[in-house]
Amino acid sequence: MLSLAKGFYNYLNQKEEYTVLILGLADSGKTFISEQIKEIYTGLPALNSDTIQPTIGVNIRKININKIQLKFIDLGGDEQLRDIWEAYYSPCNGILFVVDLAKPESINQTFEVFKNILSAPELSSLPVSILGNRAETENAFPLYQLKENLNKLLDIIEDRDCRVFQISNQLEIELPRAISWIYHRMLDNKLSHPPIMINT
Ligand SMILES: Nc1nc2c(ncn2[C@@H]2O[C@H](COP(=O)(O)OP(=O)(O)OP(=O)(O)O)[C@@H](O)[C@H]2O)c(=O)[nH]1
Ligand SMILES: [Mg+2]
Repeated sequence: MLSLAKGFYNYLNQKEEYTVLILGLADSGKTFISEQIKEIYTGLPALNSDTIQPTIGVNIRKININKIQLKFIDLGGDEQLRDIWEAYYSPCNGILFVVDLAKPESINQTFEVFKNILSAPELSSLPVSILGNRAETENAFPLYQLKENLNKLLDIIEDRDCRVFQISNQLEIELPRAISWIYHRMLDNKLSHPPIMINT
């Protein structure tokens, strides 16, 4: 009887946690975006963009939406640091992939990295939200070309959910849209990629 009551108590005091990796090349704006997520969903002020330093290890950010916890893991994108990404691939429920639209010259490298992510078995069939960052920059890589590049990857993307969002300081609504989109896709995939249960 006692263990039944304890089980019920634990059930009431647990919630689902979904893990989202924030990946992309160095300097693409992963930590900047993670800071924006913090401000939007927790009300705590984002770090001033001038004070954000390149990520050497990992930044963890937790937010709650409708009693569900999202844990964002922001990893350093420097080439030498990308080897540690794999250590965070499992358990994972979704991916935010950040593309720096202000650096058209790095688009090919960006797509090489993206293809590696898509081919990782641990990440197969996970939803990917592609965030085209710094969209407001003059001469930014056009979104339609980004989508054209993605169309060439359809054989690797297969039937996974994948959607592009344009992030810019003039379109504040897009980041919450991207988060809401991945949140719902992760809930849709709950059976194949379950969340972990954490104590509240
Ligand atoms: N104003 C503005 N600054 C940005 C934006 N995106 C990134 N930055 C700044 O550009 C610099 C690099 O961005 P980070 O967020 O550190 O890039 P990162 O992808 O986390 O880089 P690594 O940690 O090295 O992989 C930081 O100083 C950011 O504050 C943006 O959209 N607007
Ligand atoms: Mg960073």
